[in-house]
Parts: sequence; structure tokens; C-alpha cells
Amino acid sequence: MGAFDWADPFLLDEQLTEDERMVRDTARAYAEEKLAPRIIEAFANEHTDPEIFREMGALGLLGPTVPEEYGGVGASYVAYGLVAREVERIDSGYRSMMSVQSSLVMYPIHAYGSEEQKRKYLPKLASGEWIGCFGLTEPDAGSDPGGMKTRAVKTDGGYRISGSKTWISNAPIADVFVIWAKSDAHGGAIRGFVLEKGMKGLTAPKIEGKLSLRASITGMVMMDDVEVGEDALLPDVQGLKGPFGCLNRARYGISWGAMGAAEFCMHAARQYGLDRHQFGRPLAATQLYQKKLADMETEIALGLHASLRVGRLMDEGRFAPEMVSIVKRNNVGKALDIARVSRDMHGGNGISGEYQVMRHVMNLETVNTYEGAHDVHALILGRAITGIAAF
Ligand code: TGC
Ligand code: FAD
Repeated sequence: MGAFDWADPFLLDEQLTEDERMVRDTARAYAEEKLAPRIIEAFANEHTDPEIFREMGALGLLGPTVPEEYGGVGASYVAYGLVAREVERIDSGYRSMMSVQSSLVMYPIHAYGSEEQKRKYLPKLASGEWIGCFGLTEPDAGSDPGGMKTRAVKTDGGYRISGSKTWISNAPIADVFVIWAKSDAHGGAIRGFVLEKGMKGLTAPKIEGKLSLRASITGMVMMDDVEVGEDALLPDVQGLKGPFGCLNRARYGISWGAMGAAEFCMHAARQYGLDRHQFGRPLAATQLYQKKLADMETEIALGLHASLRVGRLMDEGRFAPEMVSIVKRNNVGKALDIARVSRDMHGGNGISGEYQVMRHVMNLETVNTYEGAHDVHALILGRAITGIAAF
């Protein structure tokens, strides 16, 4: 019979390769030493520190799956998931900064870009010298990105892009903008374009006053007849499968990240219950408190192992988007429940910034909505199960 480790009930650690453990340990040390000391103040003051991109870049945590020749470290998708878990254990906003840069900016340039685009952008995005953002959502096209109004009109030698994107992570501090637009030269098909800060007609105002994800800056992207050359077009993809190909990777990373946030909240509740005494005994000595911890333990163990399986299939090129919908939807939903219950288990202290669980609750509300809202993933699965699209 084996021993039971409550912090790693199914011995996930021993299913990782040596390289994956190394990446995980690097991310964990960085998150604990550099991110944890900053987050309470950053969240309170709605402050995003661009230096974080440089720090993550120096450790190989940006676009880790990109091959070394373009500045990545050629890591597995399991390793990428482990980075998301460690970073989101501190804060979903920090994971957001990392996953947009990795899956939504570096991935499309690597997967759909020309050799010149890859050489120009990827090394600087990998080092964090340049910050990227991904513009798909619009004021009138959120869950239904096919309804986007942004247009690219053919000009002599390039395109003229007009439209507006909203709720775009990193946008106000971005150097590189991956923008999805309907292109008249391609029969109205959705195409990807790489825009750069400073282009005439391009602005990215900050969205102020978010009550969630406050350490991750969010903005709009306004494009007023932005002129770009032919070299701004991502040549190798057309249609919604372009942005969705990126979202598959980001959503998968989120499934690990949300479990990191859930682990933080569970561990905090366990320690609080051991330390805090009421009615002459630790809270952790009560049956209700233990049941809540047992429920959290179970959901986290199942969620992490499901993500590990999807990651292995992704590394083998055998994953299907619906698998990602299962883990994104379920892990984030469970993490949100766990964070809320942990907040309750902390009593009044649970609402203070110092105990940190309330911040995770607030963050996970966003994580439940972006990258495909919880119910939209149910509909993606419903379509796969029944063959009927019910969007
Ligand atoms: P549908 O007809 O289903 O598909 C259109 C075309 O796309 C292909 N496709 C996919 N390809 C790859 N991966 C996937 N997951 C794919 N899903 C669909 C499909 O095969 C088809 O290709 P083709 O060649 O036949 O044209 O499209 P639909 O318009 O009916 O889509 C419905 C739905 C609900 C699936 C989709 O619109 C959806 O997923 N909506 C959610 C939108 C969303 O997730 N937005 C995210 C914005 S980015 C973001 O939130 C970043 S936050 C990051 C952070 O800060 O961490
Ligand atoms: P809506 O689509 O209007 O949905 C509202 C509600 O209706 C949801 O509960 C949804 O589940 C439900 N609903 C929608 N359609 C159906 C249906 N057919 N049947 C039943 N229910 C339905 N986008 C980017 O492109 N890039 C980014 O970097 C980015 N970062 C973000 C950062 C933050 C902090 C936030 C909050 C959002 C970000 N987003 C980004 C946008 C995000 O992807 C969208 O908010 C999300 O896709 C949902 O779109 P919506 O907000 O328009 O909601």
C-alpha cells in the first residue's frame, strides 16, 4: 500500500518528466519570490508592472512551447500548463499576462506567420522586450466572434483596417497587436493581422475600474483607417479556425491555472482551520469544515489529472477542442466554487485583502467568462454530443 499525500493525492508529480519538473520549479520559485510580494498592492491599486514580462522572459516562461530558434525553449504543453498553475496560484491576472503573450500572440505568429514575421517578432516577445495583445472580441461580438465588424480593405500594397475591439488584455501597454478582421480581398473571410504600437490611427485606451483581474491591464483597441503593408497579414490561416486555434491553447492553460488558484484557496482554508479556534477546538476539527476540504481536494485532484491528460494528447497532436472545453469549463467552475467556499471558511477575515481568497473569487469571475463563457463551453459540448448547434 502506498502513502497518501493530501497535497498531491494521485502523485501527479511522478507523472512529469525531469524537464517538466524543472520548468515547474522555475515558475514556482519565480512566482513565490517575485510575484507573491507584489500582488496585494498591485491588485489594490490596479497596477500592472510591465517589468513582469521581462522577468518571465528571462526565465523562459513566455511562449515556452515555441522552438528555441525563435526564442522559446521548446517545452511540452504539459510544462506550459504547469507554468500557468504556478503563476495563477498567485493571481489570475499574472497568468493572463503570460497566457495572452504565449498562446494568443506568439502561437499565431509561429503557427500562421511568415518566416520574416517569426524572425521579427518571436524573439522579442519571448524575452518580454515586446508585449503583445490579441484582439478578437468587439463591443457587439463577444461569444459570437463571427459577428465582428472590424474590416480590412485592400489598398495598393496592403490593407486599411477599421473597427474597435474591447476587453483586450495587455492592450494599453502592447507593442504588438494580433488583430482579427474581415477582409474584403478574401471574400469577407476572417484574417489575422499584426499591427504595431505607434501606427497612425491605432489607439488602445485603458478600461478603468475593473473589480476583477486588477493586476492585469485591459483596454480597447480602436482602429481608425490604420494602413498596414502586405507583410502585416498572417499568411497561413483563414477563417475563425485562426483565432480558435490560439484559443485552444490558451483555454487549456487556463484549465491548469484555475487549479493553481483553487489549490491556493484550499491550502489557505486548511491552514486557517488548523490555526483558528472556536468553541474550544480548531475549526478544522469540525465535520463541516473537513467535508468542505474533502470536496476541494477531490475536485482539484480530478481537475489536475484531466488537464494532464489533455496536455499529453496536445503534445501528441491528438487533442480535440471539445476536450479543452471540458477542462476549461469544469476546472474554472470548480475553482470559482472552491474560492467562494474558502472565503466563507475564513469568516470575516475572508473579505480582507491580506487573506487573499476574496481576490481569487473576484478574479475567477472573469476567468469563468473569458476564453469562452462557462455556458458557451456547455453548448460546444452539447453540439458534439447531439450533433445540434444550440448557440
Ligand atoms: P463554428 O461554425 O463552430 O466554427 C467556425 C470555424 O472554426 C472552426 N473551429 C475551430 N477550429 C479550431 N479550434 C476550435 N476550437 C474551433 N472551433 C471551431 C470550425 O471547424 C470552422 O472551421 P471552417 O474551416 O469550417 O470554417 O463557429 P461559430 O461561429 O458557430 O462558433 C461558435 C462558438 C461558440 C464555438 C465560438 O464562437 C466560441 O468559442 N465563442 C467564444 C468566444 C471566445 O472564446 N472568445 C475569446 C476571446 S479571447 C479572450 O477571451 C482572451 S482572455 C485571455 C486572458 O486574459 O487570459
Ligand atoms: P456575451 O457574449 O454577451 O455573453 C453574456 C452572457 O450570455 C454569458 O453568460 C454567456 O454565457 C451567455 N450567452 C452568450 N451566448 C449564448 C447563447 N447562445 N446561449 C446561451 N447563453 C449565451 N477578448 C479578446 O479578444 N482578447 C482579450 O485579450 C480578452 N481579454 C479579456 C479580459 C477580461 C478582463 C475580460 C472580462 C474579457 C476579455 N476578453 C478578451 C473578452 C471575453 O472573451 C468576452 O468577454 C467573452 O468571450 C464573453 O463575451 P461578452 O462579454 O460579449 O459576453
